[in-house]
Amino acid sequence: MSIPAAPTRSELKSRTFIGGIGVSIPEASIANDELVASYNAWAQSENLERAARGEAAVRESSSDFIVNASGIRNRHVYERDGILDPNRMAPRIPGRGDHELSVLAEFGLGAAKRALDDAGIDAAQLDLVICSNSHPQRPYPALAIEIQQALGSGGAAFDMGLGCSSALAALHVATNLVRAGAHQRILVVVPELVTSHLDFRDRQTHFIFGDAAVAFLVEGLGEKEERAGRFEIIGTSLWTQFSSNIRTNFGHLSRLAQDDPSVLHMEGNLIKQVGNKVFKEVTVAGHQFIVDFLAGYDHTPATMRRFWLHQANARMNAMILKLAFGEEVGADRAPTVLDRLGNTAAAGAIIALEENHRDMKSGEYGLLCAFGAGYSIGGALLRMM
Ligand code: CO8
Repeated sequence: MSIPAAPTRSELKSRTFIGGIGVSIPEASIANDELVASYNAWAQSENLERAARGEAAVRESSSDFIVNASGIRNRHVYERDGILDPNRMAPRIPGRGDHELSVLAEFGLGAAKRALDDAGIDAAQLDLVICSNSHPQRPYPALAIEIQQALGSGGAAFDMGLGCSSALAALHVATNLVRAGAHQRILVVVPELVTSHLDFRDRQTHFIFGDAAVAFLVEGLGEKEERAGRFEIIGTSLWTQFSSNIRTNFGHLSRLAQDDPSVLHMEGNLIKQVGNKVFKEVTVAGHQFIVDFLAGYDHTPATMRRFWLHQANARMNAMILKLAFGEEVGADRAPTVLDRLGNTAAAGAIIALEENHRDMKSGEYGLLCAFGAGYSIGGALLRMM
């Protein structure tokens, strides 16, 4: 793996900081036992039909497996009843007209407004909105432009995405656009309505995800300026390597790949993964990224007060940090939110950051790091001012 060399302070055109963070978590939630009961009710009726056809039965899911394998106990979801209905097993989200605010724009807007409030900034002071997530609503018009209009902000807006690394990829882009002088104040919005793309009839993945939206502001900072309680962005980096181990094929060509293009079969078009392969590969790539990225700034894992890692799997994060440090890292240093929220895709690491930074002292450093489909890894070294 080769991480691009970190720019030295003198090479940087300007300094940047995170001006505000907003998090929006849906109220409805589903505990493991409820999710498993719905899956097993579906599996039992499915197995009666399979037995009649002479086909192999599907195996039942279990709460004990879910907690032991992933650390997830609960997840918050945009809509609960449709997911738990064994005859449906998908959230009920009615379609909206072209002149109504889109579901994902509305979802992101909640977090965007909180980020602006946190920063004490008016939307009119933004000059770019980036919407970056792993499950976009549509190819165009860009959701970011819809959010820009709903906020009443000026400038421009565009969408981008990099799986679960989408927030870190947007942070990388935004930081460097501000450093280059192209923009002064950028709002990044990350609405992750993952349950809309999840196959709740797939025992391997039905328990993994939850819904959440986050947003944050990237702003320029004067040469000697310090903003107490905010993070200076010391550096950002991305790493990618192609893999189909986490994949969704949904897109315009999905319709044409069916025998009858007027019917869209969802098989193969929802999230699928080879979880145990991903686990092994991210553990190796993730810890190596952390060590190499920090070395580029003359830091080591030991000089980090806190790690806000991608929130996919508690065991996986513990292993990555153990490999990076050579010893176990406790919850205070590497906080977890996935136990109560599930894997909220690109939103997870930002939620961990938002919930776990107010006790940090001026001059302390932390590492924000997300791992995602692609494969992709994004990192940001932050210094509390
Ligand atoms: N209930 C009961 N048993 C189950 C269930 C279930 N729901 N699901 C699987 N099992 C069984 C299997 O059938 C298998 O049994 P058997 O051996 O008899 O066939 C046994 O449990 C073990 O199965 P696995 O090996 O698949 O289970 P794991 O221990 O690997 O756990 C996880 C599965 C939790 C999915 C784990 O593999 C994992 O978390 N992997 C990492 C991938 C991940 O995080 N995915 C989340 C979405 S993608 C993402 O967020 C980014 C990932 C980072 C990629 C970046 C790379 C650089």
